[in-house]
Amino acid sequence: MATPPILYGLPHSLYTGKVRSYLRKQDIAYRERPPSDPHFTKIVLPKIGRVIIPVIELADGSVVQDTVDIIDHFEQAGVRYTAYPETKRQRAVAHLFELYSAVSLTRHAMHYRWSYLAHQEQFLRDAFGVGGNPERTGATMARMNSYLPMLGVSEDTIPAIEESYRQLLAGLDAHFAQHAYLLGDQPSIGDYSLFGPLFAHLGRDPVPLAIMQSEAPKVFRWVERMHAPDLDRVEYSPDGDAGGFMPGDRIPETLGPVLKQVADELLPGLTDRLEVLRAHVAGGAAEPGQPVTAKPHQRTIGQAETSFRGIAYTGSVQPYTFLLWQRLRDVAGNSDAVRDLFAAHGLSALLEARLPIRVERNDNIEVWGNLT
Ligand SMILES: N[C@@H](CCC(=O)N[C@@H](CS)C(=O)NCC(=O)O)C(=O)O
Repeated sequence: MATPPILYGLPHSLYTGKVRSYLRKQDIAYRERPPSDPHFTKIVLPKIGRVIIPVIELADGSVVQDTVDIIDHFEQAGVRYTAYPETKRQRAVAHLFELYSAVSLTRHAMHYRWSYLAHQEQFLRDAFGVGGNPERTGATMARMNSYLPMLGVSEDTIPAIEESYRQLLAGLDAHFAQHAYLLGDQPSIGDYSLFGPLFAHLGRDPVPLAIMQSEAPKVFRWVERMHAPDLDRVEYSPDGDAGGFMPGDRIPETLGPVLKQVADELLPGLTDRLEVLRAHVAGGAAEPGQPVTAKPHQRTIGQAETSFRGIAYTGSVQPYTFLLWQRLRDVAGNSDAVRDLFAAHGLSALLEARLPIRVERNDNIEVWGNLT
């Protein structure tokens, strides 16, 4: 029997959740091990060059880090429910949710986990205690907590973040009342990306979970559904049991209010960060072919003065954001259908802005691609 891939990850990890859900839906046999496993420390970590999860180790000993590359690895091998719709509008919307989930919703996820530490400390200590080294537990928790300011979580922005969480829950609840997944009867890369924050933090940590369960039962059910090993759509029409995205490249009308929220929350942060990237590139700091930062664990190239729902904050600028943005734009290409759809939802700037350089991945890190 072939050696199953090993997923190095943890139950409460946002990005592990994204990959685990994908592997389960595709019926891919895998084993999950924590990063405290000695093999991870001795063999895997030196290959990745930094402490990060999830990492997949394949039967031939090669390792893949980054949820995008892990999912794409399995997609290339062929899976039963592809995460990528074939048609342009649906595929662009799937990538829009990929971008929004990583860039915007990590803020909500991290806020609810760490700003309410006193309310959920026992739960978090237990989760972070995997591996059994109490000193390491405290250090990891402190490191995660320290990311709040660069994500834009502060006394000023917290009310806006909480308002945003409730608005998103209401929008998605209305959508999932009609559809099992974002784009029909099977999950897309948008669902897997959204699942990361909505499961590992917001659908699991006691404080945000209670809000989700009491205000958005259909979202809670979608979280459950995303973690199931099948399509788990008992409350919808049995015709959808074979899966499939909506016919005719249709975008469900129920996604309209959510797309508007995505536009309102994503665009200021992205356009302000783009200015920082432009200055970085114009100053000669981005050399094609070279890693985006001096050390693999460094994710940021600077700070941007920006805003979230009209509230000013200073946030970090990560090349990874542009890699996800570029994925969306690569899919949209010159499609009139995508342009019209994005215009109808206030999202045109995502397609019209000029990105000065490409961001690629090489040997499990981001590197600068060609100037554009
Ligand atoms: N872009 C990466 C992000 C992975 C990531 O941020 N993982 C978190 C856990 S959910 C982590 O390992 N963080 C460690 C750290 O930043 O110190 C991916 O998609 O895999």
